[in-house]
Amino acid sequence: MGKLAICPGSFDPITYGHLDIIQRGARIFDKVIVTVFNNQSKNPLFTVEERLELIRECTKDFPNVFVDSSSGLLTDYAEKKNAQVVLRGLRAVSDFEYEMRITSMNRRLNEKVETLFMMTNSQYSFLSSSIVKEVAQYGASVSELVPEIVEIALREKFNKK
Ligand code: COD
Repeated sequence: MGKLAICPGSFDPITYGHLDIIQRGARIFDKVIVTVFNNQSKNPLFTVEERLELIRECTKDFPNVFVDSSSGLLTDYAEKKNAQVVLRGLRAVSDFEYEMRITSMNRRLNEKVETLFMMTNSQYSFLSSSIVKEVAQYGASVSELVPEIVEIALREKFNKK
């Protein structure tokens, strides 16, 4: 059995920052599952199905990357999938405390699941789904931040509103 990593997140929507971590993870692990967690408290712009579709489209050229969703606990999900590793990206110091909190809670819930962090590519240090939504909402271009199909999906969302 090969090494499997779960790449969990909200991906609302997927950005080049996420894709960078996914792509680099896919070079290290035999298989990477990108899992959309349905975190309603974040008041998502895209439905889970829409987010999955965008991720599928953006990762279609990576043969060992798979896409899934879950509404449960990350540690339960990782155990069910038999995954040894949860892969997360770290951008700036501001991510650190949040990530520490999640990681220590996850360790309490299941100590067999290890969390690994990858430093962001410096060109994406300040890129987040929230920033992308903020900018796209006002009609500005986000073409350097997200793949074209995500930009189109954002435009459709905001035009409908
Ligand atoms: N560069 C590098 N990495 C990036 C970038 C960037 N520009 N942008 C985002 N990332 C990384 C993030 O650091 C993260 O690792 C991943 O990409 C996904 O990002 P987000 O923002 O979509 O993910 P989050 O933080 O919203 O994900 C939250 C979880 C899904 C992990 C969390 O809600 C969760 O675990 N939910 C399940 C319920 C649970 O188990 N709760 C208990 C844990 S406290």
